[in-house]
Amino acid sequence: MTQPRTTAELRALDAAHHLHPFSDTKALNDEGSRVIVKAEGVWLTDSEGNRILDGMSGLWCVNVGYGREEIADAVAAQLRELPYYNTFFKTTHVPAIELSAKLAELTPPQFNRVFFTGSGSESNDTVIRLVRRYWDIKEQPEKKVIISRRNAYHGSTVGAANLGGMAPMHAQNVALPGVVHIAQPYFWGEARQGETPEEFGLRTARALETTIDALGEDRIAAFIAEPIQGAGGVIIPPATYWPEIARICRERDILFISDEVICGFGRTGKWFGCETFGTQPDLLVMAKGITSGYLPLGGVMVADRVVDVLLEGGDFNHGYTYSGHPAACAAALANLAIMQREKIVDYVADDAGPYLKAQWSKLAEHPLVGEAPMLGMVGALELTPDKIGRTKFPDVGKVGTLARDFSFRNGLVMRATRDRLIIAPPLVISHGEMDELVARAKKTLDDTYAELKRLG
Ligand code: PXG
Repeated sequence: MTQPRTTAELRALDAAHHLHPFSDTKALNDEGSRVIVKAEGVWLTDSEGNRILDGMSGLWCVNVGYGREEIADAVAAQLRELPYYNTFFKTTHVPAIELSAKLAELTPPQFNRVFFTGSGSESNDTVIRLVRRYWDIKEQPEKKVIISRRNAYHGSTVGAANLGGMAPMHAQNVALPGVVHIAQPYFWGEARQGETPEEFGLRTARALETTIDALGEDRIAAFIAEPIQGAGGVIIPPATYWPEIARICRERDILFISDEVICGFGRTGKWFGCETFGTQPDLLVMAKGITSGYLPLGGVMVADRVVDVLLEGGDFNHGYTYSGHPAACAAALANLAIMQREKIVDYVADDAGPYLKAQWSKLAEHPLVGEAPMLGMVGALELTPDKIGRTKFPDVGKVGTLARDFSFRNGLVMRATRDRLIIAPPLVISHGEMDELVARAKKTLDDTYAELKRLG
């Protein structure tokens, strides 16, 4: 019998052959990557037998938790029946049909049609194609500019990276013309002295209006935004922000794209973030939670008023080999059936969300924490050397990474964006597990604080 590889052997092979996403692979190879071998519920197990509470749902995606036999069975059955067929050239298949109908039922009423992709990035590239096609068919081809926000994350393909507003990504030469970035509604980090959250929310929303005016409405195709910025730091806007954006989008002749790759499928306590914030998108971008990450799948819901135009335009010359992959659609259907049967969205809204928020908010009393916002099953801890003056650490990202590493050692996955710690646990997390999560986060703050004191 062959022996399973040891952790050291696995790390050596990983170091020799694997280029990691968003990583300094050389530094990582020196340190050695953590090898995750299995998972159940909200718990990961690594190759050394450590059990770690997954406060990030993988990468914001495992909404129904790990180890769902029902999804595995549905995928296996589909692979046996029809492992692959495409949806090009006048063909379709049952899982894509069933999932299209299910998504039309679950999304807001203006949405009845979906374009399938394999990921969030492909979905956002699709959005660029759809938006441009829409205005071309309407004989307004000069409407090409898409307005986005600083620190937005819309994916890593060239199109999606351009929509995104991440400075470190733009520093690596991704820029294409046609995307303009405005301010993000990051009250803690960017409000003026004495400004209230309400004033700040209105001011940042109105940047959309002034940018449309400055560039000319006849050049603006669309505005894209995440309901809550995820990778940008879990930026939950002040209450005045989204109503003002909704007004501007209503008054101006532009399309509004809600990137729900993170906020979709229950994360904010409704099926979609646009429902939590009362906006009316024309395009709704999905991925991640659609299958709870069990298989890769993405999609763009297209509102009827946009579909009506597209249908007049003949061929739409765009699509992916895996658009609506049968096994991925089967995974999505099984996942959504679980979410509906177990009333997981209601659990987030009425039970888990308020329960976690009550404890999480108390972490704001810690000397290292500037704010501890949370909505639904997504929250953040802003780390600061000065809570009152709202200042930042001099070497941005260092303290965040230090805390993130302590968190791992304490058996909790949190993610760090700059000096902001983030959680987005599986939506099914129990009360006991939430108590454990908060206790480990608190210990992580204490460890980080002690280490900073030690370093002076
Ligand atoms: N839109 C949003 C809002 C996302 O969060 C994408 C699009 C792209 O999806 P794909 O499936 O192409 O990765 C995302 C992805 C992080 C992190 O470090 C976040 C994402 C992906 C990888 C890392 O927080 N979000």
